[in-house]
Amino acid sequence: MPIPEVKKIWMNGKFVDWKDAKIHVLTHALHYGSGVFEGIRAYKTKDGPAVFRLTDHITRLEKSAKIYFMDVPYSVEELVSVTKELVKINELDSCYIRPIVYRGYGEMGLFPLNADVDVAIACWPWGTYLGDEGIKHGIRAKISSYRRIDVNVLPPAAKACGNYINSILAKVEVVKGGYDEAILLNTHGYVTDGSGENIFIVKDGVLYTPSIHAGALEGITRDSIMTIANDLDYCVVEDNMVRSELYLAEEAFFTGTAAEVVPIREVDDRLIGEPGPITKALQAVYFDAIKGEREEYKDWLEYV
Ligand code: PPE
Repeated sequence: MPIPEVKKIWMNGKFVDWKDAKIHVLTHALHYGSGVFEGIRAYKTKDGPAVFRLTDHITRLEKSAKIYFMDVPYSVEELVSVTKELVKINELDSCYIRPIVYRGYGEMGLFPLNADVDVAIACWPWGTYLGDEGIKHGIRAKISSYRRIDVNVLPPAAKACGNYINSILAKVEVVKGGYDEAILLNTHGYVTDGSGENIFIVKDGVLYTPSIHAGALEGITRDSIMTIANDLDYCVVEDNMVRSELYLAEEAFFTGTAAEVVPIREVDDRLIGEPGPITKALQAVYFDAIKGEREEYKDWLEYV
């Protein structure tokens, strides 16, 4: 699907027209994946658009940059403020927001510490990631033959551009096979993440999710769901998970900013079924929280 164009993109301190937000073909990050990014959503609320956990996302962006020795030339507060302004200028009620910090034009080669660090933020309307039906009835997942980047190959803790070429291989493999989403194991054979989501299962009424040490991204939606689950008195355990636990799960779902909370109805052709009661309860609270309809989670919303 083509990206729906909006008015402005913020680049290195300026709001530029959408069509003018261009970079040189010798930009370092284009060749080597040497950038870090975020995915954030803003939602329509009765008090106007609100960005969900904006400060937490920008803080993670700065942490990703730190891993790659990139000094972000703007503070968290500055990036939070321009993100809100960008959503306002583009007159969007709800949208997906993509900040990126990347090695720019000027140097080539694998010692990039003298290359410029550029920063841009774009936003555009983006509907459901895995389809409206997927959110309601669940999606079909398949374990990819590609393993997720290992902690000592490319740190999964950094949301780095280059990491996603691994996700792309997995996603394309399973979509070509007729499935909706890929699940990646780590090099030791434990479950990590979807191509762009964290994963949860329910077993004996308890929620389990792979730990970040297994190679899962420390997802902000994951953290929100863990908080909501605890508040609903469900127990959540971070532990290693093997593929047969997915097959035998009572319930399973993905979480992510783009994906939101998506039930998994099948893994490797083993039926899990329609979304179960715990998945539905968590979805209901999450979808209310992002719209500002839950007093206890008001702090997660940063109004434009
Ligand atoms: N794991 C991976 C590998 C991942 O990429 C994401 C986000 C998550 C887990 C969930 O993290 P969080 O968004 O903080 O809950 N993936 C982003 C990019 C997706 C894309 O297609 O681009 C996203 O959801 O924005």
